[in-house]
Amino acid sequence: MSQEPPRMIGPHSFLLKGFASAEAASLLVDITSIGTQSPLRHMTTRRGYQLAAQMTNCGQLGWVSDSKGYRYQTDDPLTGQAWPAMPTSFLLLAKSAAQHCGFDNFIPDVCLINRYYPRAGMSLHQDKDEKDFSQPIVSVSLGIPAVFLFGGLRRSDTTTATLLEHGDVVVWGDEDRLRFHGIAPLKLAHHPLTGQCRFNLTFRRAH
Ligand code: MD3
Ligand code: FE
Repeated sequence: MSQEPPRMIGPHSFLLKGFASAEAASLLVDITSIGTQSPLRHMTTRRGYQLAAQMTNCGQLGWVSDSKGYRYQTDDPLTGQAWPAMPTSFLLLAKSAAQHCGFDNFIPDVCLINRYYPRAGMSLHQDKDEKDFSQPIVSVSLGIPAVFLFGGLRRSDTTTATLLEHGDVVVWGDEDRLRFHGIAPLKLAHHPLTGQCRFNLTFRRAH
């Protein structure tokens, strides 16, 4: 559990420094198991570009991107099977982090898993493929650090930078939910539990 109170990174965004540290090793075991069922892969955009982070999902739904665009769907297009179930430990961690920040009724149906190697990043975007923007988003960072860029409601708004390290959990809600955000290209680093990579778990209520 977090040893310190939430740090505000926006009017409705909270950084819980080290909140998942104690569980990190077991989360990584679960990520490995999910990856044997629904492998991490580079998805492509509608315009045919590959996303720099590799992705998979667990839960009732998964986020996918391909030549038809972005959406949530119940089956993994790579395997033709349902996404692996969300481990109970993932669900409890996400609910507990949300509750810590004042969101009492968060029941995510998706956990998107991103894997970044050095030099991979994620350009500024909004997450708006979900139905109900009053539901928060919870993210868990594992492995090597990354710089999270947080903008405004317009792409051209200035961004602030926050370092996300192993075990950090962030909760985004209310008006911060639709702000542009991204991940700066990762610097080469090593973490004892993940080697040269960073995982990010993003919990959402999509439907
Ligand atoms: C802020 N992932 O998967 S974490 C994403 O570290 C994504 O992998 C980044 O952006 C990562 O879409 C950033 C979290 C995050 C997710 C959704 C948000 C931050 C957000 C939605 C609104 C505001
Ligand atoms: Fe996002």
